[in-house]
This record gives sequence, structure tokens and C-alpha cells, in this order.
Amino acid sequence: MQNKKIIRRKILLLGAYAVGKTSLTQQFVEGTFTQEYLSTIGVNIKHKTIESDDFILNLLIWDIADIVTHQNIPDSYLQGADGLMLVYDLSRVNTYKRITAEYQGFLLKNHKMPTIVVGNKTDLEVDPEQGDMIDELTNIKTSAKTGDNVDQAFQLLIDKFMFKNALEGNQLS
Ligand code: G3D
Ligand code: MG
Repeated sequence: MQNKKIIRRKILLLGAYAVGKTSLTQQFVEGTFTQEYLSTIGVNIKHKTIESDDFILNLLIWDIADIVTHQNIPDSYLQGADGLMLVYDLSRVNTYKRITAEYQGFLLKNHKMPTIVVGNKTDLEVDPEQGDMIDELTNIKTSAKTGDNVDQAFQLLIDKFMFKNALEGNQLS
């Protein structure tokens, strides 16, 4: 039997305070949701292994605290990143505006980085200010609380960077 290739990839979660970055990571990695105080200081790194028909993916998930993203994101956080998940809270539309306002420079500098926009907290009432434009720019909507679409959101990002790797003819490594 052919040995499967083991590949390592790193993704970053960015977004305003309390949009659910840590909860999404926890739901994806551990399949649980805790209402306890989960506030993140600095960066919280989680690991998950995903096996497909062709390879074993060792995924490192960097969940970055808002306190860091208020300032510049340290280069070391970005080093070797393969994908970016930008998270906002569907019940607080200003958290979407924060993504565009705070990360604009960063996103321009890293425009080739596979990126998805996630609207989290589908279990809550959507902010009435949420317009069609934001809706269209959202790749996927999730609830870290119920688990709805959480795996699919991470899979969407994984598909994006794996597809980019394949397009660029990169060897899996
Ligand atoms: P952050 O890591 O982006 O700062 P957290 O966000 O994951 O710490 O979540 C912030 C708060 O939102 C937490 O509540 C958490 O339980 C809640 N939360 C996260 N995701 C969801 C969701 O999908 N639905 C609902 N209803 N709540 C969610 P507390 O009360 O601890 O502040
Ligand atoms: Mg957090």
C-alpha cells in the first residue's frame, strides 16, 4: 500500500474581539462549545489532523487575539501562513467593518493569500444593518455554538489553498 504524503499547513483566524474565533477553533478541533470565558491573550495555536484519500494534512490553526490585531500583526505570525479566515459576528455588523478597516493594509500586502470571510453566530438575530453587499462578500455563515457549517468553513479554506498549491504546481510537502 502506498504511504500517504504528510503535509503541514498553517492558517490564521483574524477578526474583532468576541466574534467567535476561539469558539470556531474549539468547535472544529474538539467538537465542543464552552460558554466559559475564552478570551485569548496573544495567540492560541491548535492542531488538527485531517486525512483524505491522498494525504494526511497536519493543520496548525493560529487564533489571534484582538489585542494583537489592533496593532500590526507580527511578521512571525504570518510567516508560513497558507490561508486566512476573516471572522465577523453576524449580530454586530460593525465587526465586519472592522475587518475591512483594520486589515486593509495587511490584506493588500497579502492579496495572494487564500482568504475566506466567515459570518459567525447564525443562531442569533442578524444585525438589521447588514446589507446585501456584506452578505455577498461573505463566503460562509457558521455557528460555533451549534456547530453549523463550522467544518465546512475550515474545509472551504483548505480547498482554497490546496487548489492554489495544485495550480502553482507545488509539490505537496
Ligand atoms: P473571539 O475569540 O473572537 O474573541 P470567542 O471570540 O470565541 O471568545 O467568543 C466570544 C463570545 O461569543 C463568547 O461568549 C462565545 O461563547 C460567544 N460565541 C462564539 N461563537 C458563537 C456563536 O456561534 N453563537 C453564539 N450565540 N455565541 C457565540 P461569552 O458569553 O463568553 O462572551
Ligand atoms: Mg479568542
